[in-house]
Amino acid sequence: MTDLNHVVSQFSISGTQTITPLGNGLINDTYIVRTSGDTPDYVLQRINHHIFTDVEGLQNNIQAVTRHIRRKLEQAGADDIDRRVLTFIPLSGSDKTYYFDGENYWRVMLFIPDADTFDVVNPEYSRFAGQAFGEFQAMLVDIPDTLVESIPDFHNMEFRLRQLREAIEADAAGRLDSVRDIADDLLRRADTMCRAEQLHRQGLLPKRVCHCDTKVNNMMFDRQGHVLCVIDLDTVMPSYVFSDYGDFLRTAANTGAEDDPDLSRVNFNMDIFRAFTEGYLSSARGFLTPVEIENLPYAAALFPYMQAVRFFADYLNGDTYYKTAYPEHNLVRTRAQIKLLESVEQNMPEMTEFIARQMA
Ligand code: GN1
Ligand code: MG
Repeated sequence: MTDLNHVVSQFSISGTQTITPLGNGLINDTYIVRTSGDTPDYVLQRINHHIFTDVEGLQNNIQAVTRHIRRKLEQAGADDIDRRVLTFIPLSGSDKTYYFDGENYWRVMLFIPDADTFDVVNPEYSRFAGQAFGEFQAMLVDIPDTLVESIPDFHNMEFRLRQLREAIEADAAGRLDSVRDIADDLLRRADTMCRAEQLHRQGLLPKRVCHCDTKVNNMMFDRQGHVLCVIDLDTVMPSYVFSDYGDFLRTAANTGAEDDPDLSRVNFNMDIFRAFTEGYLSSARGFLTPVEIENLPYAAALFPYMQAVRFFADYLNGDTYYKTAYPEHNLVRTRAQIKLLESVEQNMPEMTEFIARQMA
């Protein structure tokens, strides 16, 4: 067991009283550090360095992004800036923002008070969220730093399919026989779903700095329901705008849970889609290209698909990547994502029409 107090004491903060778990991320371990008196509280995180192997590069990305956003907010005369962008705490006597204890990597950031995250949002909150992710991307359009891919090929569909094919080939956990129909179902769509990489190779689709993990619960709302800031910045990296647009809808517009065992609950909620898209376009239309806009419905399908491919490959590999709560968890997740994908596919024409009307 790591002594968390010892870890926290490496950072330049004082008055630590309690350290307790926070949130429900699938990758890192997160804690809240309560302090005494009027010292601010903090968030302590153990970075999963098996997944984020380049911790130095990742922290540099995050520092560059938060610095740039902070500068933009200052220029715009925004108030309450410490609640609108994450602030990372350096180690005592150093400007490094992570600590390696010989085994694990840790970082500490300011806790944002009077704010909440949600796993479920209504259309009104989705509109705010769309606008906020659009603004996030818009603020980063002119970031001077070159970011690394903190996970190489993270949202590269061709790469994810290669991983799936390898998992099928290896069948490491001996699970393939009973789920061959799922493998076929996923591979049948492979070519259509690689459109982003195809467009990129043709020079028709740019990479921009994106968040790449816009799950609905990666956004902090104030008590009035307005978006304060975007959190969980590990995956901030160059990608297609589809990443942020698509992954939000994958989580927020799902009427069921990401791992819902009851597929009848899983459907694509068009009210959330419309509200989020309106909000997103209101802040992103200034920089988006026609090809990016045209392909937003594709992005809505791409992310449940990519997530199904990733969950399924992990299932075949014997659950080596995602935290699981029970043996078939990754399979249940896969089925739920495929059901969501089917529901998105049914709504494609209506989505295309809605976006065209927004842009008219
Ligand atoms: C992971 O850490 P968390 O739970 O926000 C994953 C995302 C997946 C998501 C599925 C680095 O995100 O890509 O979409 O689980 N992050 C990483 O719930 O793989
Ligand atoms: Mg998260």
